[in-house]
Amino acid sequence: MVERTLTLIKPECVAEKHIGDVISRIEKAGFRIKAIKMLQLSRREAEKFYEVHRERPFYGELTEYMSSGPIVAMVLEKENCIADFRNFIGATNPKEAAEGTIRKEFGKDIQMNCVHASDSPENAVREIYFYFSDREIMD
Ligand code: FUP
Repeated sequence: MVERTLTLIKPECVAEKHIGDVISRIEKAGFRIKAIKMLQLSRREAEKFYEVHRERPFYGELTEYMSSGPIVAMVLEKENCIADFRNFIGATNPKEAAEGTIRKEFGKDIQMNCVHASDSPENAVREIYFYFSDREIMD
């Protein structure tokens, strides 16, 4: 089934000028970019986006980090997109990520791990519409 997922290129990856590297790898792996924008989250927006993690010990640090600089948000499309993209990016902790994955190559630690990716169809829909309206998403 053709699916869509939401990915974010995180602040450290943008700051270190890896936007092009990351997008190039994503496209070469067969994910089609259906929407794209650069933005900076406010702290409140980051808290809202990550509200499922509100009770986790790293919530404060994570939302501070995610609102610390510009990010790039994208909607990607492909067969089995959600699971395939999570496999493609590698494990949450870059130290545990497989060779050849973008988290392994560009991630620094479990928080500065290059990209965010939706983890279920329900979250993908919520996350896509957190960043994009219908008219910003290509058919
Ligand atoms: P993932 O879905 O792979 O991004 O990973 P998780 O849902 O486990 O983590 C959600 C976010 O919290 C990620 F951005 C990584 C971050 N995180 C931390 O900052 N510290 C931790 O100890 C665990 C996760």
